[in-house]
Amino acid sequence: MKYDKGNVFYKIINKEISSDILLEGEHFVAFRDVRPKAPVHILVVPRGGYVDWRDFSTHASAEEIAGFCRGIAEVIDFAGLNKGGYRLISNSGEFGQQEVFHMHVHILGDVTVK
Ligand code: DGP
Repeated sequence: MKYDKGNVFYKIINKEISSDILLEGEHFVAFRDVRPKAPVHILVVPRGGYVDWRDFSTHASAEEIAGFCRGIAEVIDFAGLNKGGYRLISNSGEFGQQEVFHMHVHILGDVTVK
């Protein structure tokens, strides 16, 4: 599938629509999911246009991949999830029930868990 700039995460990254952005870096933007499935539910997206995890890990530069992965670690610390733990999920395609076709990782956690 070809990347389509009409997707909502492209618009969030480019500030065309508002969202609850928590943290940004050169290679990532992190904001709260509008339909949270856990007490803490944050989405982390790369700035570049990649459809899904495979597209990103195949075509992004080493700098983008490292910056994105380190960004996820920064968000985990920022949200206070390192102690209690968290889940990382990246849905892809029909089986993965992917809704937004800009690669993203869900961070799910609960800061009340010790
Ligand atoms: P999925 O593509 O299946 O990984 O799910 C996409 C997630 O994105 C879903 O949990 C809801 C969230 N989402 C969809 N539209 C928006 C939006 O406009 N703003 C925010 N913050 N989240 C959104």
